[in-house]
Amino acid sequence: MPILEEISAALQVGNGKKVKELVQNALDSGMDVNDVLIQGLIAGMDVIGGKFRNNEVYVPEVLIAARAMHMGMDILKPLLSASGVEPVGKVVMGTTKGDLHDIGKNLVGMMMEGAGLEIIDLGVDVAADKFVAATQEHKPDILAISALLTTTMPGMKNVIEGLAEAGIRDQVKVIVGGAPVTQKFAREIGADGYADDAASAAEMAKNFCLAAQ
Ligand code: B1M
Repeated sequence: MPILEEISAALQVGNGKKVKELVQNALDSGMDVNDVLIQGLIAGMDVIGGKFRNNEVYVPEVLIAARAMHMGMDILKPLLSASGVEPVGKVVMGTTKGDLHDIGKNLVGMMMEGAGLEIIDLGVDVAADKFVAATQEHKPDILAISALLTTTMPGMKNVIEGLAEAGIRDQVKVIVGGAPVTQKFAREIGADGYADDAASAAEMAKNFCLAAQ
């Protein structure tokens, strides 16, 4: 079996140790880090996502697959984040209130670091007032908000309204994303940008920062 398929298969059964070993082997053999991420780790997680939706696997299996995904991402992180230059801007990021999914958010953070941005990660299940307080405290160029559940998407609107109430809406660009989020939704809630994937989110954040300089 080709190594990227092996990574995907090991992730699907939650064998984190094997995932780590295979990811390292793939990199050592000269494979591109993005191929390992997209065709290995994300591909495996997509299969689990489909099975979860069809009730073929349940939360425990998804959790161990997610843990294996994190173990693989730990190896890729230094490569995705290595930029070694002065930060081009600052990003405060987090997942909306009630939402515990963090894999996509972490990927966005890694890609943004790789694009030369400084990241302040508030984690998961972040209430709107916490996003607002962190914006006041850290004065970021970008607020990056992730949501994976249709029920937690409205939390993004609450953050934008909270910024407006605090009188700081025009001081930060808000970028939103996550599987159920769409360009249309982003426009409706008054976000400055929507990105479909982590690489596009990083590019958009960097462009916003460069345009402001
Ligand atoms: Co959850 N879950 N989950 N889950 N889970 C989904 C999201 C779901 C679609 C599964 C399904 O039914 N097919 C479904 C949501 C349905 C809906 O709302 N429409 C769902 C559900 C229902 C639930 C629970 C309610 C299940 C339950 O308990 N009955 C529960 C809710 C918990 C909570 O948050 N309160 C739950 C729990 C969990 C686990 C804890 C078991 C685990 C999370 C572990 C973790 O994150 N540490 C989990 C997982 C892993 C998933 C799936 C299988 C995979 C998500 C993932 O990590 N994908 C997911 C199914 C799916 O998406 N296929 C599912 C890989 C990741 C790289 O992709 O996060 O989409 P993603 O990020 C992408 C883009 O979206 C984008 O970039 C990334 C790629 O480059 N992106 C951004 C993300 N954030 C961005 C921000 C940006 C820009 C782009 O700008 C700021």
